Amino acid sequence: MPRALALLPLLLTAALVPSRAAAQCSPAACSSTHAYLSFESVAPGTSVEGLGAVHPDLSIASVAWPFGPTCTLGSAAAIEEGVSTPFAAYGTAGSFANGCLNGIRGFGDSQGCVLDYDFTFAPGVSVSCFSIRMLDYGDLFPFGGTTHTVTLTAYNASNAVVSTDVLTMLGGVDLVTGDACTAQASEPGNRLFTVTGTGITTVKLTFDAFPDPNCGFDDISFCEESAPTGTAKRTWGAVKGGYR
Ligand SMILES: [Ca+2]
Ligand SMILES: [Ca+2]
Repeated sequence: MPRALALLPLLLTAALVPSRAAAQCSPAACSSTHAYLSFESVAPGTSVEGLGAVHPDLSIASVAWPFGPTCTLGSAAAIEEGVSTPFAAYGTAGSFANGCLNGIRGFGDSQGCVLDYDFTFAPGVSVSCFSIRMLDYGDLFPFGGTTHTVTLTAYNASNAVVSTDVLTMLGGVDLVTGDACTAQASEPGNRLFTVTGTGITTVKLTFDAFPDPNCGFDDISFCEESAPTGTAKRTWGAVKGGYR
């Protein structure tokens, strides 16, 4: 089948559900291996941290938030809509746990505390695109402030900044645009962050001093530019373990 025809169903799907276009780093934009993580097959409570936890070539690592109460390092885990174990990372419509993820599963951390996140890749892997969805940001600002900034920054192997995607929300809470279930696409409550460029080896998600601590994450996608080194050492068991 011609490549254009093969892509048609994907394009149609994206056109039909613009608010939930899942993979911002689309397969068509990838010159090499494409990855998309919906988290739908990851049971709630499963740690998402460490190389191979959710994808053989991706490592998610929580980083202490420097401005106030930080959650326990290493505690980021898969969450499910309507399920408050291991935690309701956020509540929608009052106290409904983890509502309006894309599908029913994503990941997050405990309420009331904040974690920054580092995303890195297996040895030898760099990416040309990285994207992640943040949900339910902006309906709670317990630390005050009038400017609320969330930044996704991509670095290359020389630690130079390749690209940034910045969300700035001004003023107080907004219970509509800040809620995962009522936010329109690109509003703070349902915001896809995407960074693109050449030779990205580290991506950092950081919160300023005045964030909404109760938010969740979903829909990680990335384009690998290069294959991992030492693939012969990667056993099937290790790969399979990443999907349990
Ligand atoms: Ca999901
Ligand atoms: Ca929130």
